[in-house]
Amino acid sequence: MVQARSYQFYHIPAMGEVAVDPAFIQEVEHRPQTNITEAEGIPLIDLSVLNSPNSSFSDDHLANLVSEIADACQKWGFFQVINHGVPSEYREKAELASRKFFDLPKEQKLKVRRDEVNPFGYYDTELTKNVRDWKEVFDISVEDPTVVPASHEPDEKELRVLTNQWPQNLPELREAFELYAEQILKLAFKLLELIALSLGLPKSRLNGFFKDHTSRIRQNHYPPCPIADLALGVGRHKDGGALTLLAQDDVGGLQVKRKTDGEWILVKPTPDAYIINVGDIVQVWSNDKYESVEHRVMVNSEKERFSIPFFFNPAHYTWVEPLEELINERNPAKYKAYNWGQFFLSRRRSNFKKLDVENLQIYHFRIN
Ligand SMILES: O=C(O)CCC(=O)C(=O)O
Repeated sequence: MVQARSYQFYHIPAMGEVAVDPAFIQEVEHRPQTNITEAEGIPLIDLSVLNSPNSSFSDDHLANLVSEIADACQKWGFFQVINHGVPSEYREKAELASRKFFDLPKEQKLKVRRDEVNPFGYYDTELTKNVRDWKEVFDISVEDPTVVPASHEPDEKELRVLTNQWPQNLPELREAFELYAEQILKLAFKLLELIALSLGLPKSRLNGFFKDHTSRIRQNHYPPCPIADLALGVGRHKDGGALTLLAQDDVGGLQVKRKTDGEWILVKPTPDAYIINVGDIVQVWSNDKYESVEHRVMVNSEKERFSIPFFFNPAHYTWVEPLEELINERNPAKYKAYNWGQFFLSRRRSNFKKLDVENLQIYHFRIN
């Protein structure tokens, strides 16, 4: 049973005092609407064809699945998967351990706080596009230790080894997430292969980029928010990596910007499903065939919400550019190559503290 907590995001105001830190307040045009449409249109894709050992499924079934994936990636950039092969007990243990972590006293959570150098750990003052998010997070690297460039500077030659930080008094958190990571990673590779096939490429064409992958699992906790009409749990953003696999609870709050009309659509929770979205790297690899779509998280004035995204990211030394098989004279490369490790660090830096500049986006690498 989760107990009521004091969130320290706000305090009881004295007369005339502002109750909530204005850093949370979104510009008028980015505030969440309350009369939101639920996303009937987000495709729900059944992956059972991949998971039956003595498959009675034919090549036709696989071809149908690949074409569903292609359709979803092109029309939405988002879809949900069911019968995905991740055993529910691994997800449940991770979800429970995560709730226990966020339930710890603040001073214990702060012992594993991230800092400017190590982006893994607990953090409760994250920003998206320079506005503070109404959430607390705990980030872990799936490969531990993991190697990244020493800084986000383009001419950086040094490397840095990063390690996870685990709370000493909650050993089940580490155990649950290490086991969960193995399972979700298998699903990520299956999806990667389906995406390769859907682009007309050999199944394993993209796997090599993930040999020394820098994937990350995030735990999100969105406490109830007294200004749910003014703030967001996560401000609008696109994911910088290759794919995101999100486990959300039954509260709901994720909104996706529908490609056809730019409307914000609420993704209705489906029990035990994963919400998948293509990130910027797939957009660049596919030379804009599959676009990374903007999304954000609404908060709730009464209910807290938890979610666990898995960000599937390649090795830090990957140079991301349109795949040569997908470009030609009629469809020339739309992006110049950029280094994933530096892109990743630059984005994590802009989540850590307010910067005077816009955070790095793939359109900065667009060829006009
Ligand atoms: O909590 C969610 O539904 C989505 C979270 C998200 O977009 C993020 O953590 O980047």
